[in-house]
Amino acid sequence: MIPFLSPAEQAAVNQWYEVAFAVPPAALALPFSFRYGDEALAEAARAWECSTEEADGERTLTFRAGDVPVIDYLALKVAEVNEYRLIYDLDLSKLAPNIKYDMDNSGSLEGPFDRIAYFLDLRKAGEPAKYVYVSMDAFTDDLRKIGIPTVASQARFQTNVTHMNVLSNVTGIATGTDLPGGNIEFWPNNYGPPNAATVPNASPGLWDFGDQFSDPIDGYGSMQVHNHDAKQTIFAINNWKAGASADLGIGNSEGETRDWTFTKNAATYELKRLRVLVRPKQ
Ligand SMILES: [Ca+2]
Ligand SMILES: [Ca+2]
Repeated sequence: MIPFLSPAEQAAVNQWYEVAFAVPPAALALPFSFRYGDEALAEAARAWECSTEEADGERTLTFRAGDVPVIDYLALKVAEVNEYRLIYDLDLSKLAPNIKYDMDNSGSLEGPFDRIAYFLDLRKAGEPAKYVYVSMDAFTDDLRKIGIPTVASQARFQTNVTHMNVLSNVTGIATGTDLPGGNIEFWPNNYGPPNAATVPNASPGLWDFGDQFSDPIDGYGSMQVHNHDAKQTIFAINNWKAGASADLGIGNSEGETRDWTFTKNAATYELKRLRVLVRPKQ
């Protein structure tokens, strides 16, 4: 048995706990197992990984265990976020007919607000994060209607939005400040491809940034922000009622639709998180 290093020699690396020890090559010819135990980390399924490195005829085994470090790109990349207040925070693996936010400050903000912002963070296992931030002039003064537009929220918006600021690391997304061409499709209804609101550049035959909602109200559901000047969906969260089979996307989707409708891809993201913010009026 090869003993671990003492706790004093362990190093916390971000949220990882790392131990390393050198072993003679002969030891690696033997079967070995790795068992990880830590009082503080005993709960939940913790990630762990093992790497080996050879140098000077000796091999070093490094074990890392703990929570996978999570970088917050909203705080890291979006300078204007300091002017905004977080209203909703939602782990999108919890999508359901009735949304229970991980954080809901809709009842605690006092005073009016003049901007609304969305930050969507989507990560597949082993791939870099994809994120998008979009802020816009407020399209409502009701905080209960800026989150997922469920039946209970009574939110339904098919409208242009002005002065968009868009930041993303996804190829093809039109980024910049004070962008024209914004529009949103927020509703719990079913919807079809006809361009009912005559959104510029939208297709009457494709699900995209210009569609038509219809009955039933308790239908498929669309939470989409678009840039019709750039002919693109900025982000889409559709069919949240389906949970792991909901549609999630940044940018245009390929295939049958452009706004991620029917992609049923939520489960392909290991980490998926939506934050909704507002800027208190000065
Ligand atoms: Ca359409
Ligand atoms: Ca659409």
